[in-house]
Amino acid sequence: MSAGILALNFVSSPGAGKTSLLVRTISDLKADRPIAVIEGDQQTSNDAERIRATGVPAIQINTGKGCHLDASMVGDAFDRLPPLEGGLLFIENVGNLVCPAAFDLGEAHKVVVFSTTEGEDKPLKYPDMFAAASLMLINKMDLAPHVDFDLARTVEYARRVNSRIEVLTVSARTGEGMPAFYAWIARRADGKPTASAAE
Ligand SMILES: Nc1nc2c(ncn2[C@@H]2O[C@H](COP(=O)(O)OP(=O)(O)OP(=O)(O)O)[C@@H](O)[C@H]2O)c(=O)[nH]1
Ligand SMILES: [Mg+2]
Ligand SMILES: [Zn+2]
Repeated sequence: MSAGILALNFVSSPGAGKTSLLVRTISDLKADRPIAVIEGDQQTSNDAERIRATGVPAIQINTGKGCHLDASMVGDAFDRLPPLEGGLLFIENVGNLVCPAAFDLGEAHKVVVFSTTEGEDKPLKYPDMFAAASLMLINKMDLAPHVDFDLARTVEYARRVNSRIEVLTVSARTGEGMPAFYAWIARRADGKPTASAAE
């Protein structure tokens, strides 16, 4: 990936809220820096269309029988995007909590989106993804009371497989918690020391 671009690779099971989080993030941050998105799905351009509706460029990759993005797919898509110097590249991987963990797309960080409706034990059942991620965004916090979501247990399980993983709780629906995610992005985009590095 070119210098001066912060690339983040969003991974999750299908429907955890990757596109919803990207739409809200882009709407809130697009005035500050250039943003572009590479979308991966087996079929359809639905997600790229949702992103383009925010006014930023998006390239859709359809993997067909494939179940993850690889670096050559992302490289080809990146070449079709307008220049992004100093900007943010968001890559939304195929919804799949297993093999996207194993593929380096040139990103600075993997961000695993985990939603409150999935069951607290997913970090133990699918450890590779949580081990590979720098940040876990726990999404759909607005639903937490309805599904008896146990935040402490989820964080404990995630840290069992990755003691360094950072955790933020958010809701793409209500916007709760999003400013802390934007601060996390800004620290990395601006190259400032991270909270964990300062510890
Ligand atoms: N209540 C609630 N619903 C949400 C939230 N975020 C996403 N959703 C809903 O969850 C569903 C899936 O959201 P998407 O953003 O499409 O999820 P995704 O991870 O991009 O899905 P795939 O790309 O298919 O893997 C949609 O019905 C969203 O409206 C949230 O914070 N709260
Ligand atoms: Mg999506
Ligand atoms: Zn795969």
